[in-house]
Amino acid sequence: MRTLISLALVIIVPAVAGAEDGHAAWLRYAPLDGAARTRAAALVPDTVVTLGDAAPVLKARDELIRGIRGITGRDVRPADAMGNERTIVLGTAASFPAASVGYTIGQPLGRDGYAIESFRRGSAPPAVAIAGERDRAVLYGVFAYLRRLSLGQLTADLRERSEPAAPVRWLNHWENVDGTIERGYGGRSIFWEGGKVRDDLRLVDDYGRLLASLGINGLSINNVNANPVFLTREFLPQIARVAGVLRPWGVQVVLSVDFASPQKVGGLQTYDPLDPGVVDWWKKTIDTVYTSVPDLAGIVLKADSEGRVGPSAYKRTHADAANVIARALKPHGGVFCYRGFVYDHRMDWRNLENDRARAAYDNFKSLDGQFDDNVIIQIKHGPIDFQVREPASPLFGALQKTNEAIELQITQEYFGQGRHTVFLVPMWKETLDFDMQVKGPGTTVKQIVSGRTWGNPTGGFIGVSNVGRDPNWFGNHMSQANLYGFGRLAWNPDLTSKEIIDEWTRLTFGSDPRVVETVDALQLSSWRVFENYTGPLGLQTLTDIVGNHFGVSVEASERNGWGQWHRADEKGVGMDRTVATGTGYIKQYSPAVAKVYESVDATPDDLVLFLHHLPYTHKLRSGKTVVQFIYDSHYDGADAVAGWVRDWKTLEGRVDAERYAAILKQLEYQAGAAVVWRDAVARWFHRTSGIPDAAGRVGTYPGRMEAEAATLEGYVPAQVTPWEAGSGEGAVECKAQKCTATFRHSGQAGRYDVIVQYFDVNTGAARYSLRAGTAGRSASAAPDQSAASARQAQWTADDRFPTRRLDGASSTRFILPDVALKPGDSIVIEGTPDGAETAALDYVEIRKAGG
Ligand code: GCV
Repeated sequence: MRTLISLALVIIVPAVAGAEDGHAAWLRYAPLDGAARTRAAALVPDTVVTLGDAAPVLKARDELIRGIRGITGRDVRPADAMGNERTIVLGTAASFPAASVGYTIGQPLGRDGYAIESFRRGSAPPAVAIAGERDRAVLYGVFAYLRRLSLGQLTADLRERSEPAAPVRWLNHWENVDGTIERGYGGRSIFWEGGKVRDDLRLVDDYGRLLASLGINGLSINNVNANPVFLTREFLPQIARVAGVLRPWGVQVVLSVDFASPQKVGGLQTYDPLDPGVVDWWKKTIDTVYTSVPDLAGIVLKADSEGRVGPSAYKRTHADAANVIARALKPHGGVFCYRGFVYDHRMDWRNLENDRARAAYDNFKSLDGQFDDNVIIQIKHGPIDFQVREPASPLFGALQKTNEAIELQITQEYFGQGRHTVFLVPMWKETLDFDMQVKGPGTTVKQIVSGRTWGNPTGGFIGVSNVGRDPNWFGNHMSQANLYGFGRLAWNPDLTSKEIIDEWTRLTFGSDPRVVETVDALQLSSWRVFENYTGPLGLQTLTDIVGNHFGVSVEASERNGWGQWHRADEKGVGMDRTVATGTGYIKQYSPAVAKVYESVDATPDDLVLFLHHLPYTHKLRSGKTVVQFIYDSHYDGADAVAGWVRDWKTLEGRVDAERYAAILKQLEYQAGAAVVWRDAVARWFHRTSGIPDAAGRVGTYPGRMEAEAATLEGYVPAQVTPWEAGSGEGAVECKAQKCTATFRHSGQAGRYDVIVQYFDVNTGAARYSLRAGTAGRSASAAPDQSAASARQAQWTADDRFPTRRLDGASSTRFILPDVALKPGDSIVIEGTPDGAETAALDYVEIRKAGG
């Protein structure tokens, strides 16, 4: 990870001025270049007139002034009325006629729609109206106007009308009141700390602005694994404070609740949803919440899943549970989201008929028609749990009389947790565009959740965001594209991945064609690349399922009740979900879809092991055998990430220095991690199947010297768990004060990058020093002096990977670049442990410098 990026940075002065920490995300309003700026400046107004004084409209006015100033350098003046200057008029559709400015909306706008339209009053200069169906839609219109301006797409005659695909465009945040975030990778909560709301909510305000720019209109502020304290009277003022900050941005608060709240905080004996006392408690409690937060958008509930209690405790149905809360919300216009993520995590793995993928459908299908009209079933995009590749959840096609929302995970739980770049929009698009064929061909998931297929009006899009206090929100600049993409798709799911990333890249990094081309290509390929090195063919993410969900661990999913099984053994791999011989999951799809999935030959390779158990020697549609595909894809994936590092380096000086360096560091890490994944998965299948890699790569690592075979002073052998995450026979660790491992270069003389693969657990900060080359030759050269003379380096293993063990999550690398080595030269590593962190080493590998 620490590849001495600083070497290059001190030498080359970046051409782009101004450091950037990423906080502004896609709302940087960076100045356009030369001619584009002159063109844009000629089109923007001199004054802005605001109709009414609603907070979102005033925010819209301020944003317009700020954006135009940033992008074009022109100052727009607020004015009370239209005069003899070019003007933009902002207001709700209803406010225009009364203001007599010479513009009316004409055809009414639906939902949160907006119009941006040029008009002229008599001989006055041209004007533009930005009108919204409601206050917050004025903001949406202004952000759309500024997006056009930033992208150089503003024209003199504007005729844009836009309405979102669905009313629910919400985010869920899995935040705890102590400030931690479940599955959050961008730092601690922007809302909570130490059991209460934070004093300083400026980050919430900044976040509200980002969300408004995407048209997001609801936000749950606490974990779905909910703490019942949120429904106590004492806590309400804290929720009201957050709601007060988000309200001007048109973002309404949503609460997650604990289904046992009537008992836990209401003091009742029961939380049985059919008990009159419980019914009354929900009603009174929700009435009270609305006295503090009159525009609460709704409530979300996770019940009967992963240890959360639910209606099953009283043998009641999910509909009973949903309706009792929905009815309490109804008089206030609130919506109730019941999560479809209901499954038994204590399933018997020995029973080949058991299948977690069936759970959502099995739980909800028979209840269709029993949910009130303000209930939404919130369905994860696939039937398992945000794995690297899953088919569309069959539940989308199963409910006709029930509102549905799709749940997409923006936070990268199974996608490298902010340390890997993975643009998720192409994956989401695949689900949204998938034709469930439940009403003949043409019933895509996006149509169903938008309510168009069955005329259910209250559905939509819900993203699990989990941003934190990190300046760039996610801990990875590139991850911002996922929040951006979610918002854009929630507004318009017909946008393509290419359109979305192109907008994002230009808004985030500017329109330098080389930058746009490089970033777009990297992001657009990243899901496939990640899949290639973490779990191709529908195997799901081969990660530590029962632990950190981050490092590689091929068998972690097996022989436990969590049901993410791939059932690999020495003969074959994959879950048989067919109707003929398997779990029958495939029957949950429409006959047309089931027909494709039931046939091994018709099933797309991408999903084949999700749906079928196949011998390793089975020939796929691609013509490769299953096992060779697994080997090849892992090498392709790791090679692709190494290529991204090279590509990114070509942008030096074209991207501001701060983000350039941060992204280079992130990609360098990812390139190393992809090699760990590649070797682990390929070796696991190689050992298990006994089938050699046709290309001869698996098990043969040119230039690699295992630590356990080095000359060791103090270092002792250590086990890596799982075994496949350690190269060779395992690792070495230091249990003394200091230990040394000496490796000898036996290859040709030349210039090499020296890669040290070591383990960085989160219990300490072990130190390492490295000396490479013939003793006596400029041994004192510091690593940051120059690449050519760099032959010695020190580093500290203080990255906070989510593990205490020597495993796939802690395995990482240090690279000392461009070292001159000749046969017999030594590479000496000295490790100094820190408490339980034992300065462990896996191997040293040398590769041609710059390779
Ligand atoms: C909030 C997965 C995650 C859990 C999460 C759960 C859910 O299992 O690992 O952290 O819990 O999904 O969506 O409820």
